[in-house]
This record gives sequence, C-alpha cells and structure tokens, in this order.
Amino acid sequence: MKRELPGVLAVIPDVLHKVHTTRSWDFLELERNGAATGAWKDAAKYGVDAIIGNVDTGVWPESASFKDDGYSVPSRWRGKCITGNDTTFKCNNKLIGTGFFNLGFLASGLLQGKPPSQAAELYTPRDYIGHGTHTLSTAGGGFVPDASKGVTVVCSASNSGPQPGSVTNVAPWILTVGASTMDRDFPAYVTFGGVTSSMTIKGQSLSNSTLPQGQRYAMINAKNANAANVPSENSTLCFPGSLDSDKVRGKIVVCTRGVNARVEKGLVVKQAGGVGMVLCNGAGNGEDVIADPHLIAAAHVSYSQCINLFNYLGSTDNPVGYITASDARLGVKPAPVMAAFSSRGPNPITPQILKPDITAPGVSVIAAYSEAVSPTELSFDDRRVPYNIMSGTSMSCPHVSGIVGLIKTKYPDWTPAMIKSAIMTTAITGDNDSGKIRDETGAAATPFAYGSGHVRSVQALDPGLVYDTTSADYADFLCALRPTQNPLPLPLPVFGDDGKPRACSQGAQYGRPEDLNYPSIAVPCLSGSATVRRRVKNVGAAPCRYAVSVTEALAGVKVTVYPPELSFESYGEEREFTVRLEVQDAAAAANYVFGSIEWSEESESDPDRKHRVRSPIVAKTTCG
Ligand SMILES: *[C@@H]1O[C@H](CO)[C@@H](O)[C@H](O)[C@H]1NC(C)=O
Ligand SMILES: *[C@@H]1O[C@H](CO)[C@@H](O)[C@H](O)[C@H]1NC(C)=O
Ligand SMILES: *[C@@H]1O[C@H](CO)[C@@H](O)[C@H](O)[C@H]1NC(C)=O
Ligand SMILES: CC(=O)N[C@H]1CO[C@H](CO)[C@@H](O)[C@@H]1O
Repeated sequence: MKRELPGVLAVIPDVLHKVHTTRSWDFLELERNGAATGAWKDAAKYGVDAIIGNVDTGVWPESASFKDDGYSVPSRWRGKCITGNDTTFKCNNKLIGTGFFNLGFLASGLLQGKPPSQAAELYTPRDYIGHGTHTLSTAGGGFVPDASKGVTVVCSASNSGPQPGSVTNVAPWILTVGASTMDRDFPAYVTFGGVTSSMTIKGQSLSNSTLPQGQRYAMINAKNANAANVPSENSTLCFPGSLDSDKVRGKIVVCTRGVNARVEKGLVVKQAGGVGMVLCNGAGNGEDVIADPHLIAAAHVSYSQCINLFNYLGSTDNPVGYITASDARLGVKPAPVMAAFSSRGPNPITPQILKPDITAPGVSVIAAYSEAVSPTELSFDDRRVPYNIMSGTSMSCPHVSGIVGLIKTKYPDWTPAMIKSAIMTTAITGDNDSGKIRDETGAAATPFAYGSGHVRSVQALDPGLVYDTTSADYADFLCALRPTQNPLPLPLPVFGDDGKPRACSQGAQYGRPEDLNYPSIAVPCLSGSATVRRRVKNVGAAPCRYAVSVTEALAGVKVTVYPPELSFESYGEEREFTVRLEVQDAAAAANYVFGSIEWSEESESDPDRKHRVRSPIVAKTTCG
C-alpha cells in the first residue's frame, strides 16, 4: 500500500514489540496501620468498579491472584472473554475479559521452524511466558464508572538505561513509568582473602541453595578454568561446556556477565562440579545487579565491587572465599534508587515534553506467574512457581496502573490527564535517607530518570490542583509540532473533542509545543527568554488560595511565575498562569539544567489542608 494513494493517510509497518520486563505496595503506602488507613481501603475501596487492562503476554487464569473476588462485573463492561482454542481458560468476576492478537505475528513468518506446541500458544490468551501474569497481578491482582470511558494509558519507559534519550512511549497522552528500587533487597555477600585480611563485597541473589557454613572454599576465575581446546573468552562467560571439571571441582567460580543467560552460567558451574558462583558485571553493566533464582549458591556483584575480587584473584596462587546465603532485607536505605536499566530522557521525539513522567518500584517485584514456564524462563530449569520475582519497567508500570485504578474509583469523572497530573504533582524526589533520589552509581539522579519523582499513593488521591488536558489541547500540540518536526505533505489529522478527525489549518497559530498543559515543563533550545502557559483546575475544597515558589532554581536560568498567587472560588474552577524562563548565563545551561516550581495551599483555618502541587522544569540553552 502506498501513502500517495487517495484515502491512505499513512502506512505504518508492524514492528515486533518486546515485553519490558510485596513489599512494593507497602512502600507505596497503600496500607498504613495495617489496612485501616492508606490508599487501598481508606480512600479508594480497593479500586472497586475500576477496570484495568493489560496489553502483555497473556495471563494464567488459574492463578490465585485472579480468583473470583465476589464483586460484580461493572455494568459498563462491553468486553468479551475470548479464549481461542483453549477450552480450559475461564474468565470470572475478577478476570472479566480477555483476548489475543496473533495475526501480525502469524504474518511475520517468525513462527517458521518453531514446534507446533508453540503454534498452539498463539491461539489462546493463556500466558506461556509469565510476564503478563506478573504485571497484571501487580496492577489489579486480588486481594483484590460512568467515565466519559477516558482510558488512562500507562506505559513502561523501557529497559535501555542508563543511556540518555533511551526512553520510549513518549507521547504526551501516555503516563510513562521508570523503575526504581523499594526498601527491600536480597543481599548475598562474598567474603574473600586470608582470615586476617579478608574483604567482603555485596551482591544480590535469590539462590535457593547455600554453602555449608564455617569453611572457606577455593576460588577460581573462570577465565583460567577453560577446558582443553576452549578459548578463555568462552570460559570467562561460563558458556556451556567451556569449563574444565578438574579445575573447578569443589570451588567457587567467578564468571563474567554477558551473552548467555545469568542463571545458565550457574548451572554450567554446577554441572562442572563447582560449589558456587560469583557473577561479575563487566564495565558495560556497571552497577546493575539482579537477584536471580540461581540453581547454585551464587551472588551477582557490580563491576566496581568485582574489581576488588579480580585484584585479589590475581594476587595469590590459592584464593579462598565464601558466599553467604541470600536473605530478604527490609528497611534498606537509601530507597528508592533509580534502576540502571530504567530508560532515561530526554524525550527523543518531542523534547518539549519531559519523559519519563514518574518512577515506581520495578526491581525484584514479587507477583503471580505462569506455571507453563520456569521462574528463569530457561528450558533446562524444571521448577514451577505460582509467584516469581521480576525486575523491569514492566514491573513498575502496573504499580502506577493500579494507583490509576484507585484514583478512578474515587473520582469516576476525572479525565486521564487529571489522573496523570495527580500522580505527577504529588510525587517526591527525596529518598528515605534524607537525600535526593540517586542513580545506582550513587550520583544524584535527574528528572530524566524519575520524571516528576517517585509515586505516592495517598497524596495522589488528594492532589488539590490538577493540570487537565483536553483533546483540543493535544490537537493544538500536534499542529504546533507539524511545520518544523513533522513536515507531512498532507494536513495532519488529529482528533477533536467530538472524536472526529480534524486537520491542522495551514495559516493558523498553534502556539508552541511547550505550551501543552502538562504537569511538567521542558524547554529545549532556550534563547534569551521563553514564556510557557499553564492552567490548573481546583479539585480540592473551595474557596482556596495557592502561592507559588521556585523550589529549586535552575543554574543560569531565572524562573518567574505570574501571577504569584491563585484563588479559586469553586470546585472545578480553572486558573491560568505563565512561567517565564530567562537566560542569565547561557554557558551554565548549555547542557540540561533542572529545577522545580510548587503551588502550595495557604490555609490559616486548617493547617492540615495544605496541598502541594509540584512541577519539575528542565531547560537548556543549546539546540539539537
Ligand atoms: C486454533 O484454532 C484456529 C481457528 O479455529 C485453527 O485455524 C488453528 O489450526 C488452531 N490452532 C491450533 C494450534 O490448534
Ligand atoms: C566459543 O564461543 C563461540 C561463541 O561465542 C562459539 O562459536 C565457539 O564454538 C566456542 N568455542 C568452543 C571451542 O567451544
Ligand atoms: C532448590 O531448587 C531445586 C530445583 O527445583 C529443588 O530440588 C530444591 O528442593 C530447592 N531447594 C531448596 C532449599 O528449596
Ligand atoms: C520514599 C519513601 O518511602 N520514604 C520513606 C523512607 O523511610 C522513612 C522512614 O524511615 C519514611 O518517613 C519515608 O517516607
């Protein structure tokens, strides 16, 4: 098909989408004082009547997380339970509908050469991978309105971090979620060296086997344990068949991450007679360590920590060491910390929209799992588990979807933009260690990692003011982008408030993309000064009064908000304001600089009623 044909607006090729792969809900304060208060029960009645959709690898319908919960199916539900060839798949009042989309995949030819058993997997919504069951049970798993059927679309930011500009799902009508840690981890410590001069480094593991205590084990760098005729590049990575049993028997083997699966490396060590594995990151993986369900005593250790271990291994003929049993630790500080894998801004398509929008727990998240696959997804692993621990922005995204469901239950008539604004303006940028949210390297993280900050459920259910965005606003935004960034020969069709397409008109003025009424502000290519427009809607008690302050100044750029105070007489009333950015030192802001403004409620009569509505600002004085 050709775009030039009459009636054809655009031709977009199918692309192969990848899946972005319980403590977290406590960390998000869904339950406070047991279940008595907190966002779940107190404010949002466990999200009753909210419908959560999940576009993923399917679902395991027998999981206890999707047991019939006794609530009736919302009457507005028009979906179906499409189960394909799978006669055992049953929906219920919890799992109210399902479907599957296989035509694109069938047409792609990717199935050729796959066994017929995998073909059957394409004709059912059943989850043969585990990912979809995990994410859906996080968003709406048990215990678990007449909306203008506004669907809040929440997407993961992807797992291509920490490279700048790696964020995906960047459209302004999407709520884009990065991933960070919660205050739980699964440490396994590696001690090495002589009894008088030992050193301990910290790794992560969910290994189910442990080394007997009270003795030290010989250690070997897998590089030096290569089998006859196998290059040391292969044994370094602990490839299947690369290790010499005579060299590794009874020892702790130090393997390097990369190419083959992390859990497979442990199995290779085990099969060669080794007793434990230290899995070391190379420089490229940095501080990104993952608690995997290893089949042998193991610890996954960061690059910087492993340098000490490699120095030790190279310094002695008889290295010895020990790996402690892995353990779950709560109250870990600092938390949250940005996951290294979480994709980072700036937004590669429209830098005038700050992305990601928010961060939520996405490291070592426990949720339901498919019993068609092993917890490691590796074919040689025959374990089956009803719950599994996974990491990824796919795991952080459904936490935010779940909170969206709660907000929707409390405020059925709110638009997706209002819900998104509530989540963004109430987020925090501090951690639980009196500092600012950090990257895994220990360096300060920026809004390009966490957007507006870490999601807070209780505050998101009572935001005070929201930035609402209508489809007319989005239409203006698209038309504003068109001349410079999207020079389509045809007028770009956009959808109006009536749901009907309308086109940008050639001569009209559409303002600038940074004027979209968004809960954060991004001004790339700032020269001299720029003034962006915003408006806020009162969703708290009325009358009320707010005053603005620049809570974090931008280096080299002066920020002025006008008017400095806003008064609201009634619920739902909207007020406009402008934010002026004035370059004072262009060189200081040549690379992105970060700041924030905050509207805070002024109330003498009721000091508890003090909403704070925060927006991050990013700007730079150079273009491109
Ligand atoms: C599943 O059902 C479809 C449609 O009825 C049929 O064409 C297909 O052969 C079936 N596939 C498998 C693998 O059972
Ligand atoms: C070493 O690994 C490569 C893949 O990286 C593989 O092609 C080769 O066969 C391996 N060599 C041996 C001797 O196992
Ligand atoms: C660890 O997993 C193996 C493989 O499934 C299993 O046989 C063993 O019982 C588990 N060990 C513990 C201590 O849970
Ligand atoms: C982000 C977060 O949850 N912060 C918490 C860390 O822990 C302290 C108490 O130690 C809480 O007060 C913070 O809210």
